[in-house]
Parts: sequence; structure tokens; C-alpha cells
Amino acid sequence: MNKRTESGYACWLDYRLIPNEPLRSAYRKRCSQLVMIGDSPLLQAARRELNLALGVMLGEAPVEAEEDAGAELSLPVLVVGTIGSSQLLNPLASLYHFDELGEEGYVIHGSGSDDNRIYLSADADKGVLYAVFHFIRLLQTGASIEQLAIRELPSNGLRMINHWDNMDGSIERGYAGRSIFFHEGRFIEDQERVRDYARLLASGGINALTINNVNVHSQESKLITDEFLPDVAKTAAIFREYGIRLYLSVNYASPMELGGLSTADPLAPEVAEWWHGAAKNIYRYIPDFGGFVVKADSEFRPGPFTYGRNHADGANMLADALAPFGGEVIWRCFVYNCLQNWRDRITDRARAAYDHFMPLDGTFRDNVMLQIKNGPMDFQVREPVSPLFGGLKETNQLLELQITQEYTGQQKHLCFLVPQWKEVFDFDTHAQGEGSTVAEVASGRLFGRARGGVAAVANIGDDASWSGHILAQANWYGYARLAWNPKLSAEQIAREWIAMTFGLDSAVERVLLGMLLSSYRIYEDYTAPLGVGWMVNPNHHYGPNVDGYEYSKWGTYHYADCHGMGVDRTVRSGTGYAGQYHSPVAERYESTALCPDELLLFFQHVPYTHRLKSGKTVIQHIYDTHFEGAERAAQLAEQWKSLASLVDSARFGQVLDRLAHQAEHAEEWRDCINTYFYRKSGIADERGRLIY
Ligand code: GCV
Repeated sequence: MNKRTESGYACWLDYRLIPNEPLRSAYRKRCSQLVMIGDSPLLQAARRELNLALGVMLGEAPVEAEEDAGAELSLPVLVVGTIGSSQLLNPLASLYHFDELGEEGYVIHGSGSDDNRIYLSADADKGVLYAVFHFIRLLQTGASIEQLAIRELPSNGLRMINHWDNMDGSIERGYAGRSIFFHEGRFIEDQERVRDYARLLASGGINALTINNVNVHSQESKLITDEFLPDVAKTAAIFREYGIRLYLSVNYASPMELGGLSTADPLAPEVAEWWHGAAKNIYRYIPDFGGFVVKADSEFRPGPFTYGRNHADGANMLADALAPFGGEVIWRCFVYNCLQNWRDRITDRARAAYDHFMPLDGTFRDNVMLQIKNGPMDFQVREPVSPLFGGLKETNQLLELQITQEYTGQQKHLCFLVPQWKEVFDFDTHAQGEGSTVAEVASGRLFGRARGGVAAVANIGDDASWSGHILAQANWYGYARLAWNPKLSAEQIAREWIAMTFGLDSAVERVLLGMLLSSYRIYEDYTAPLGVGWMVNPNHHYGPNVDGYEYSKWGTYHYADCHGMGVDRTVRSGTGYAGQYHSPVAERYESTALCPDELLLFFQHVPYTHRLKSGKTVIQHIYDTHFEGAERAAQLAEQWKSLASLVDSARFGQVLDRLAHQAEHAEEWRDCINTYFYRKSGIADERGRLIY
């Protein structure tokens, strides 16, 4: 077993000789020759990958033939290139509408009967690259390649990863080492790792990236200046080879901090002029630069509020600066400033994004997208979907997810997040009647918007395995796959990832599939009952602390007292947040009887004796889920142990250490939460289990 496999570095592009001989020779038969048409950088990347993958998996790389090789081409051959680039691809033209594939769609076609060929084709080079990665995935997952008629188009135009990396090498909310881009205030010179990262991203179809934190400090502000643009350009060039466009997070106050102006007022002509000059300069270095990501007026970052302007004023001014060069502005909606204390039951941080941005709907430029976190608070284990989805109708939107496990176990706990994200994508906003899912809204399709998509905060660093916990790679892979196609099931994604990462052993698949698919629920059970969030230690957000945020000023409460708990967010008696949804969602959240159990305490303040739909009381639910969650966390470790002889010892040990920690830590969670609520409520566990 090689080092890249053992450390986890190879991730899901861990090509290995296919051990099943009949399968390998069936593949080899169809892939003995390769005709690759074209040699743009994207196609060179595709060729390199195909040769590498086939060479290792089949034991020998295909023989590269010329497209006019004549008789030899009667033997099986893989034909790879854009439609129209060679007559060899002509048979496809009548079978698929290539003009509908755009820049990124592709076709994989092969029928055993009429000829011996498998075609990987598209209308553009990027589509060909994606076709190649898809084809490799077929072989890695043991799929039949005898009859192929695959046509793929991405559901989302923008499929982005956001890094929260700082130039000193630290990563905000990073749990897997230091930055792969920066060290001690500068770019890391050796970019081999960055190239491997680009391959991994492209294999899942990621097409956009920011490399620096949305909290843009002074050194990072200079990324848009001549001091660092040559380095940014070098990094952009690597990602470009894999079809990924680079964006930068920018400091809204740059005209003052870099340009020496006395204001950053978006309506001041000198400010607009400064940004125009800055944009022009960036495009001199990076002609396909994606644009700016902006966190403004949030958590002490500067923004247009300072000047009495609104977010549309700020975003549009930047959008105008970028428009002549084809760039766009991604403006984050994570804006709140609701200082309050625990006595205040009316102010509600959950309302903030909607209250700020809904009145601005329709006032943003076409090259602005609003980036909206999946929930109204902040990536908690369980939150409702942000009501801005379905609320905003005339504004481009991006759904923001968090791959890095800030509140979901920090890559020390196993928590496969794809099931959570699936719930978000599938959530029906009812904005245009039934079927108005978040997937349809975010992609732009529901309201006929030209732009849209999804962004997520990265979970990688310079750790040998990239992600700290090897099983956390499944979240990174799963995000990319869902961004491409939110209709994929969590199970399918998990199966693919397991096969590509650990091979095709059926016991490994069965055990790991069970572990991954149950892990989110298990984590929720021992940490965050019924939609309550924030019961974590302040600042670093790891480990239980029921009152950790209960007396903070940021509106993060559960309001537990001796009678009951939960936040009344109803219109009738609470903060009114439930009214930000369309009917019938609003009515569902408004009603204690209709509100789904898993979000009950997010929307309602109820007595501990309130009976859930499950038939249990709230307090008994808390006890049961915490006892069972901790028990099931311990079982995860046992399940993994059953794979001792089937997984290489290095990866086996790495994962086992984390699972052992998780099991122990889940007990701490169980005891802290149970004891707290037993003491508050005075109600004993029906089953008499040990509560300290
Ligand atoms: C990058 C949360 C995190 C912050 C993060 C912020 C954001 O508050 O704890 O670390 O800042 O979200 O999304 O901007």
C-alpha cells in the first residue's frame, strides 16, 4: 500500500489495481487504445488523469493512437474530445443535443454492438474534463461500461468552495492543520499540493474557489494589490487548468486601508473610481478572475452601514467596478447586530438576514449574488431553512453550506453531513406553490435568474489526510457531488465515496455505509435536541456547555428555566420569525401541534412535559436521545473495529483513534445535558438511568 493511500492523501482519487481479474480484463478490453483530440490545458489535464487512472487500475495505460490511425481503430478505443473536433465523434452528433450541454455538460456513450468505441465528449473542453472524471469513477465503483448512454448537466451554475484561510497560515474554523496556500504572511512556494487539491475539486465538478477568509485582515486586504497579485495569478493558473475560477474575499474598507481615501462610502465617486482601478489591475494579472466575496457589516467587518447606505448600495458599486471585466460580486447575508439579553423575548437574530435583505429584493445588479447560509442562525446541527430562500424573488442567490464541522464535531466526531444538506436542498419553500425547493431557488431556475448556485466552507488543511478525520473527506466529496446534482441520494454519494476511497469489498461498504448514514442523527441525538442550538463552549465551539451562550449578547438562547424551554418564534406570541415563511410552511412552524418535532424548540417555548408527535415528553426525549446517542456513538467505534483486517492499518488506526475519542466525548455530552435538564426540570428519567 503506498504512502498516499495510507495517509489518506489520495482521497477518492486513490487509483489502485482492480483486484477482480475478470472485471479488470473486461475494462481493459474496452480501454486498450485512447484517441485524445485537442491539447488545451484542460484537455491536457484530462489526458494526464485518464492515463494515470487507467494505467494504475488496469495495470497498463491505453495505447495512444492518432485519430487517423485507420485499421487500428477497429479495435476497441476510447475517443475523447469535444464534438466537432474529429470525425470520429460524428456518430454522437445525431444522438445528443450538444448545443444544450453548455460549457460544462458532457456525454459518455458506448454501445458494445455497433462499434467498439467509448466516447467521452462535450461541447467544450471543460465538459470533456468532467466526462473523464466521471468515466474514471465508473471504473472505480465497478460499474459496467458495456452499454453507456450518460448525459450530464450541472444543476448549479456556480459550485464554489470558500476557504477561511489567513495569510499567517491559520484557518478560521479549520480542523485539519494549516493553510495549503499561505504561510507567515506569504504564499507557499511549492504548489504541488495546490495542484492535487485542484484535481480533487475538479473531479467532483467544483468550478469556483476563494482562497482567503471572509474576515479579511490587513495582510489579506493586500491580495488585490501588485504586492500579491503575481502570486494570486500563479494560483489562479493552477486552478484554471482544472476549470476552477478564482475569486478573492475583499475588505470593504480597502479604499481607505489601501488607497488612502478618507471614506469607503459606496456612493462617493472617488470610492467607485478606486474600486474600478483595483478591478482593472486585477484583470491585468488574471483575465478570468471570478470576482469578490464580501462580508460587510457583520461581526465587526466594515460595510456600507457606516455611511448610512444599504447593502445594495455597497454590492452594486463593487459590481459596477467588476462588470466591464466579466466579474461578479458575491455578497454574504450573514448580517446581524441584534444586541440583546436573555430577558428580551422579542429581538431575534434569526430574523436578521431576512429583515435586512428582503426590502432590497430586486435592487441588486445582475452580476451580484447574495450568499445565504442554509439556516437563519449559523450552521447549527439543526436549523430550519433560511426564509430568504423563496422570499427573495428578483435577486440572484447562492446557498452557503459549511463543510468544515464547526458545530458538528470539528472533524473529531464522525458526522456525515450530506443527509443534512439533502434536507436543505429538498426543502419546499412553497414560493411558487408546491415543488419550490431550495435546489430550484438556489440554482436560479425557479425565478428564471441567470446566476445561482452553491458555496461551502472548506474542511481541508495541510494535514496528511487533508481533512483531519479521514471519514470527513466524505463531506467534501459529498458537497461537490450534491452541488453538481442535488437529486443524488445520500446513500449513492456515500457508496461512491466508499468504493473510490476504500475499494470494492462488500463488508467495508456495508459497515461504512451504515456508519456514515447514521452519523448525523447520532451526533444530533447526543448534542442538540429538538432544534436547540448553541449548547457549546463559547468561541471555539467544541464540547458541551448548556449555558455557554445563554447569557451572551448575540441572541443565541434556549431559554430553559424550571418550567420549560425553547424559543417562541411564533407570530402570535413570540418574535414573529415563523411569519417570514410562505404558507403553509409558516402555519406549520406557528403551530405547536404541527411543528415537526426536530424543530420544535427552535420555534416554540414549551413545558418539559409537552408531548411530542413521537409520543414522548420533551424531557424524556432529551434523556432518551442522549443515552441512545452516546451508546450509538460507542457502536460506531465497534463497527469500525470489525473492518480491522479489511482496511490498511494506518487509515484504520487514524479513524479508530477519532472514533474512540468521539465515544468518550459523547458520554460527556450525554451527562452534561441530562444533568442540566434534570436539575432544571426536577423530572426523573422514566427508565431510571444514571443521571449525575
Ligand atoms: C468567518 C461564524 C463563525 C465565524 C465565521 C462567521 C461567518 O460566526 O464562527 O468564524 O467567520 O460565521 O460565516 O462569517
